[in-house]
Amino acid sequence: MIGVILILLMIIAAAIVCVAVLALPARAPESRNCITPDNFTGFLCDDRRTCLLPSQVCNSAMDCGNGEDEATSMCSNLPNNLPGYLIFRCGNPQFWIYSNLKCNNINNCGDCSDETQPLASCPPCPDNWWPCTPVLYQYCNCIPKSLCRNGVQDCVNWSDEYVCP
Ligand SMILES: [Ca+2]
Ligand SMILES: [Ca+2]
Repeated sequence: MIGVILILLMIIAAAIVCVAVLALPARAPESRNCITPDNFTGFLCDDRRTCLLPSQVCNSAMDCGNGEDEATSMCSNLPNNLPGYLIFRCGNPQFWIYSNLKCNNINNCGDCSDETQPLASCPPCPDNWWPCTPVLYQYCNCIPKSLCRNGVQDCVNWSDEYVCP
């Protein structure tokens, strides 16, 4: 008889613990810092699993389940209320970009400060890019190899037409 009562008490205790755990509100993670599948430092959603690219934060699209990536407290007065690791300040401090656009071989700052020293120390051009000083404002140190041998000058020194394999 005592055994049955003990088992019942244990079941009741377990039920109370379950209810208590389930009733806890989903709390925001203490740190929003996370690593995205592409190895960028990103923004952690309340589910503590989804890691957004910096450029998905305050982009007017709800990418976290509860829209916490678009919170007014963070998205007003951009970029000042964003966590610092989500942004990169360009050479001209009036301009900023999302940190995942740094070292992507595209001139997002407009002055290439996101692709060149001293503000950005980026790895050399990837395999499918050709290193040269581009004619096009869109690029900085490399051009896509698809622009090689296309009959158009894309590098200042014409290496895209005469050297690029
Ligand atoms: Ca978003
Ligand atoms: Ca860039």
